[in-house]
Amino acid sequence: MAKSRFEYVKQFERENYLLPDSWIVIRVDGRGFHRFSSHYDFRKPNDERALRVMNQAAGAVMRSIPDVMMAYGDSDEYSFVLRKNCTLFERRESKLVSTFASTFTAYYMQLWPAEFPDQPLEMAHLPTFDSRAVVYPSVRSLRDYFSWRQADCHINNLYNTTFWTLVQQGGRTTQQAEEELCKTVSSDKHEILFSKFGINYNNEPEMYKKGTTLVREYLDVDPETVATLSSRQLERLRKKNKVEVRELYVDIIGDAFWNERPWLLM
Ligand code: DGT
Ligand code: MG
Ligand code: MG
Repeated sequence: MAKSRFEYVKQFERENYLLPDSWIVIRVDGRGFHRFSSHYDFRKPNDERALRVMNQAAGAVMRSIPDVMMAYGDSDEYSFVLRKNCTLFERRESKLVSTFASTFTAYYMQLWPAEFPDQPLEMAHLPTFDSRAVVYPSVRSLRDYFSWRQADCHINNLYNTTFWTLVQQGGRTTQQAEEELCKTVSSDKHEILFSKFGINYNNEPEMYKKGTTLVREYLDVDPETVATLSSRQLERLRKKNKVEVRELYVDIIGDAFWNERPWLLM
């Protein structure tokens, strides 16, 4: 086909091909969810309906992109890890991050009404998500990434649980609660919850304390061979119902989770 004289503008395009042979982690995060959550009256500190929309949207993303081996999320964020030898979009960063952000957003909007039947999304307050990609070249750094996110979830949830208990059950203003908590460490917060409100933090729902982990589990397939399959072969397994996305609320900082699922790190 003949080229137009305008064709040269293509040369201005730049592409970042993410490092090969390493894990790509893509994290999507809700834009301005502080406002979004208060506009739709999310329950504090955790809104189970909102978390379910997040978890279901992430599950749908995983089912539509077979290279995603695992995802972890809490609050308004989700991290997806692509298998090490993934060649999706030739590992082009802009394609990857834009696809994840838009796919996640589309599913989030589609899944919203089932959890919030009385609060239709309004044009002026639509959910949108940004997304970034980070490449981790070693098992250690990849695992530390997920430990970092889960530790963050734990710290925030303990703080938010104590904060909102002081406000909702203890009659404090938000400013008083903030002052009361500013010099406390983790054990102090457990103690405040237990001695003043009879709440044992350890009995709080696992999904709130640990966040949600989605894993692709292969049925009747040797874990060793999973890592060697092409995207097309993975897709074929999916069509034969040999793959299942499971939702877990478990510790992913320790070794047990990873030892039980060697294919995640291959
Ligand atoms: P960003 O990400 O820079 O655009 O700004 P935000 O406002 O999204 O901030 P971020 O992502 O650091 O924090 C998430 C916000 O979402 C935070 O203000 C709390 C809110 N949020 C997330 N999940 C829940 C929930 O289950 N209940 C309530 N009440 N708020 C939630
Ligand atoms: Mg956000
Ligand atoms: Mg966030």
